[in-house]
Amino acid sequence: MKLSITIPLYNEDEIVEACVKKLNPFLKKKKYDYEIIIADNASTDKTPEISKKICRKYKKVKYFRLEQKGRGRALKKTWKSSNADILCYMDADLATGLEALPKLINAIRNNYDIAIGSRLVKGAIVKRSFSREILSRGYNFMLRKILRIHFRDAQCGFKAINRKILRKILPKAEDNEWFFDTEILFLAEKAGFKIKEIPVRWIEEGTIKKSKKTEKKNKKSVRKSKVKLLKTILNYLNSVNRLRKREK
Ligand SMILES: Nc1nc2c(ncn2[C@@H]2O[C@H](COP(=O)(O)OP(=O)(O)O)[C@@H](O)[C@H]2O)c(=O)[nH]1
Ligand SMILES: [Mg+2]
Repeated sequence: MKLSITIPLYNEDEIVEACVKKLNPFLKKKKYDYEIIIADNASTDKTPEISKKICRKYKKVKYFRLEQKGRGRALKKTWKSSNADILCYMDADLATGLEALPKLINAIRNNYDIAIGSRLVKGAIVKRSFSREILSRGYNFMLRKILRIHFRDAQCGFKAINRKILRKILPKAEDNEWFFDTEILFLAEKAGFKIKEIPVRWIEEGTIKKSKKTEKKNKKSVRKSKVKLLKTILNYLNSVNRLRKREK
């Protein structure tokens, strides 16, 4: 089964090469038939040049550029244009431990329609800021209460989907940004597709304590989250309401 892994990114010139350098040998070692797609939306830093250089170096890597921002938009576009059987994506910061990837792929091979990394099920190891933990738990609790879905973690940046169900789900997904993940899962569950949740090891940037000396040395290169929290929360609330109305 052919595997396509999208790395959606925006202004990630400091980490994109490290990401491919880690991911590519991992996939090779597993003997997967794979491609890696760097999906860049409107980056204004050196992401395009660096990505093109990576493509020349690694034959399995392709670069895809969109001029409008939005992680959902990038995923829609690359998934639609890929001919792979299993479509995955993962965040460029590799916050999720790669050891979970074969589990996602096996779930799809074993007839699940979607497999998702989860930070909110038993067995997950999570290091993230207190505020993000609370927001994540609150958001997923709201999804269960309002939309009556059954999965625990809608927003983990580590998912795989069977291409067979894509045609039925993708055209219905309206969101082009962060809520895209929730919408895909909501549509899939309501359509009766099987979703497997897999506990992951998730380490958010900046949550591992470093010595004062290393901290000082690396000060410039500490990566900040690309999520604008307030704007994203408001969009989530509107979007949940949109799905609730559609369900009626
Ligand atoms: N294609 C694309 N990717 C994006 C965009 N915004 C953020 N990303 C990527 O989405 C992934 C998750 O972002 P991150 O800041 O790590 O989110 P967090 O872990 O939830 O704080 C990273 O690979 C980002 O580069 C965007 O507008 N388009
Ligand atoms: Mg991240």
